[in-house]
Amino acid sequence: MDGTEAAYPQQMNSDVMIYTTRWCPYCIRAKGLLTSKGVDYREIPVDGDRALREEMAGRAGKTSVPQIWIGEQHVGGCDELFALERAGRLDIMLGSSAASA
Ligand SMILES: N[C@@H](CCC(=O)N[C@@H](CS)C(=O)NCC(=O)O)C(=O)O
Repeated sequence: MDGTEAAYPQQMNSDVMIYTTRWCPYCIRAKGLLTSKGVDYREIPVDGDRALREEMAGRAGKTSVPQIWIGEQHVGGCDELFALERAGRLDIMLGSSAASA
């Protein structure tokens, strides 16, 4: 290692999108899990933006943040993301999203 390598051995270019607010602990945890896996994600901050929050709620059917999508698949929030991880299904979803991205 000469210090120029990425922090993660492989940056996974999955099609992950996450609506967040800045101070939400669930958002921070969810992003931390994705980052720990080297997953690139597109973050949409909805702080103070009623239109974006309504867009999120309309798509997700939920008003809480975070709301996460992997490809076309709506995962839900932080709890659902960690549940997928515990079930061993998250990497599979991320992998198939990467394959089609
Ligand atoms: N079980 C949810 C909890 C998320 C949650 O409570 N988020 C708070 C912000 S930290 C929120 O959006 N509250 C407003 C609401 O529920 O509409 C998850 O795991 O994502």
